[in-house]
Amino acid sequence: MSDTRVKKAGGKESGVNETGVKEAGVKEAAPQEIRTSPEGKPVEYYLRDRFMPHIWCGGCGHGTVLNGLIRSVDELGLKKREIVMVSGIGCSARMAGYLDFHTLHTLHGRALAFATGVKLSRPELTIICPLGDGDALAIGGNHFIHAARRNIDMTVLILNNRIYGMTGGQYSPLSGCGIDASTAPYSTIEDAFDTVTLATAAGATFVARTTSFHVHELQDTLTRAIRHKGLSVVEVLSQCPTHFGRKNGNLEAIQMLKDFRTGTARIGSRQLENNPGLIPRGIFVEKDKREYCDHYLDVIERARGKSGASR
Ligand SMILES: Cc1ncc(C[n+]2csc(CCOP(=O)(O)OP(=O)(O)O)c2C)c(N)n1
Ligand code: SF4
Repeated sequence: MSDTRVKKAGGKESGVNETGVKEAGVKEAAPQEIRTSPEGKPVEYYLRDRFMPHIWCGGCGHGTVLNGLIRSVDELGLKKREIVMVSGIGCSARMAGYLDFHTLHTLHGRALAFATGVKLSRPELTIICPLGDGDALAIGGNHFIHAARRNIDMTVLILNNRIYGMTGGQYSPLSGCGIDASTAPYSTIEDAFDTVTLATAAGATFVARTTSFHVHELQDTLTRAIRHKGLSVVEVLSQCPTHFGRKNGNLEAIQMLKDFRTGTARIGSRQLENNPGLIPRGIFVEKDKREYCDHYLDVIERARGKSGASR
């Protein structure tokens, strides 16, 4: 999508008209030419000052993910008004309050249903949905698989802290077996979903995993995910020291970050080959497939042709 949001050296933008609608045939510029934030200060520019201070705990990984997302949006040269952020409820979902895009803070587990409605009515807008692991794959699991199956063009960012952070540390479908949680004082006995496998099987056309430790990789992955036309799923392992950490060995944020570094490895790396028990990171799926809104617009055209109705 970045090809239509190019800022030329003279500062005049081409490829996007006044209403933010894409125009065809614009060449992609080098990343340094397309930033929209003044003086290269993307964080301040894209944040809502009036919502500060934020409510996240010290050491929470969600702020790092927010930072990576802002830098990616800036790298793509996206304007605030070209993005709709749709969230459910949870600590992750607070991003929709903090970012100065069009934002919808909806219902727990229902962000993708709202986002689908927005995208169908304004397909030219860029949709980003930050979801917690509970939001995405417990109460929102059904919406998640069907959004993936439809291949509707939006970026689903799953901040996986393996717990319900906002409501006090209940276990989630991504906690895994042997985890202490407020709803599992004698440890969980359920295996976790593998988000990557689930998203791939459901039909997502871009599927990736990274962590809040790997900040450059996080930004690059989000840039590619947002640029991808179709349903993009990016799982980010993000630490919750307050609930997951305290209940599981009294882990502090720094230790949890170290665990992301040592407990994961890039797909295709020798490290992963030699240690198959590590959690793989990288881009697992990136493929072209007809996008849902394109398809749907065709159906509208066909219906209009049949009935003879005018625009
Ligand atoms: C229908 C409904 N059920 C339950 C809740 C309570 N609730 C709010 S956030 C949340 C879970 C948050 O966990 P997660 O989605 O993993 O995000 P995190 O806070 O960890 O970022 C729950 C159960 C709610 N708001 N609405
Ligand atoms: S409860 Fe956990 S997820 Fe929520 S803000 Fe605190 S550290 Fe982050």
